[in-house]
Amino acid sequence: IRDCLRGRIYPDQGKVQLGGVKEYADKLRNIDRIIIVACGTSWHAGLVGEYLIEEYGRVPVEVEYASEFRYRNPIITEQDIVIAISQSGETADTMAALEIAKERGATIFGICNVVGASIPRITDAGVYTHAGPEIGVASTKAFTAQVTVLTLIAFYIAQQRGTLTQSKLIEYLTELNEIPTLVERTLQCNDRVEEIAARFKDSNNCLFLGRGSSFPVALEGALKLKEISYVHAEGYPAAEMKHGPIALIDAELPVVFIATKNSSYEKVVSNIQEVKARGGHVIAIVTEGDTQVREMAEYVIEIPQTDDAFVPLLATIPLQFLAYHIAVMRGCNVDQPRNLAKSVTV
Ligand code: F1P
Repeated sequence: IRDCLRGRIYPDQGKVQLGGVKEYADKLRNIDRIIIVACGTSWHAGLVGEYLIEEYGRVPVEVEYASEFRYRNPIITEQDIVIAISQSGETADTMAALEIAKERGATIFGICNVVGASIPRITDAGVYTHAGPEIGVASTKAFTAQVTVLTLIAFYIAQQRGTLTQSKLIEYLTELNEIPTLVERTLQCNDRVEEIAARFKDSNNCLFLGRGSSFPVALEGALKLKEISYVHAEGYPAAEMKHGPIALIDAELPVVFIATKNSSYEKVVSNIQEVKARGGHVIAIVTEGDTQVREMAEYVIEIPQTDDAFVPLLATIPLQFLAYHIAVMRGCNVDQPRNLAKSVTV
């Protein structure tokens, strides 16, 4: 995250500078729609981006699985900006989606990690994530770096369009600048998460629930558990629970909530009560100092207080640890999960 922010934010001036897209500053000022295409973890980062860009830049965003987008007949115009997100920069589905967008005249941006990979070579502009090489197959630090870049893009758009005041930008960027320190503090939850993993390592199902931008975090928590631990896991918006997943809850099921202090906190608290009433085991990611959820949940993991905008950057970390520890305890190879390729090039 530090490498992502370096030379790109000037908190005391309330300024974001993105050299890779600066030629398109005018286009961003007048843009009517952004489409994000990606696969897997990168798609989840895109969903966080949707919340951030719509909230702060006030531009409508659509987030599409590249693997679906490429096989339909999407409506794209020359007015659109299509952003591809890819750790490897080689994912065949994302490349194919970009080819369609390019043929139809859209402007193409890339958010990639690997400099000089195939995707950045066909984009018009872009922002590198600078996350360094992912050692394992499953994306982890790439996700946090992608979300950081999307946060920068959201504030950059807000700056171009004047949708945030200068003083608000100063406030947000000052807080964003502190995130690497807050991440270091969040990493201290490792031992606590390991204990929780030991308790649930034999569960064969797990549900992850969150609201707002914590919904994609729930999806990512579930995906990590599937990818590296081979545990069946589902991520849902917490409010969607009553529309189906509630039927899964029994005395065996661990349910992980992202229950940090924000505008939807009280709603999440009532979702937790619903799970408890049905005998499910509640594991909650909460804001430091929280007492209400602590009294209800079987296990809590604290993360530092931060603005809503930055919660995904912190809340993802305990979920990555959870998948990691469960995988190790189940004897899985966390760096090379079965059947999974580092870059899916076919
Ligand atoms: C997309 C992705 C990863 C996943 C695995 C397979 O890759 O789905 O999210 O962890 O490596 O590929 P990319 O386009 O972000 O490189």
